[in-house]
Amino acid sequence: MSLYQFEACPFCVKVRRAMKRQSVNIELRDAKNNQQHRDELEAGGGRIKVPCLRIEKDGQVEWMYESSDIVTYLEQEFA
Ligand SMILES: N[C@@H](CCC(=O)N[C@@H](CS)C(=O)NCC(=O)O)C(=O)O
Repeated sequence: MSLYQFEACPFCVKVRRAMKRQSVNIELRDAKNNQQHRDELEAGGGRIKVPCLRIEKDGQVEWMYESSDIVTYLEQEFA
């Protein structure tokens, strides 16, 4: 899993706090300053909007937008 995010985005802060609460270590990818990560997000997820969680499971890739959906997902997966 990896989280495409901006450092100063409040919705990203919310997700990073949830990760900390759940003690989940997810690679953070800066989609503001890193052009490669920006391109990956746009190509894979469909738009530059953060936070976006890239989930790879059984060879399938899912791009999850919306901070509340991501927090709920993390709570379900790592409760
Ligand atoms: N409802 C979204 C809001 C996310 C959002 O507005 N993120 C801003 C950065 S703080 C963004 O990516 N804006 C670009 C856009 O919406 O196209 C969430 O909770 O994740």
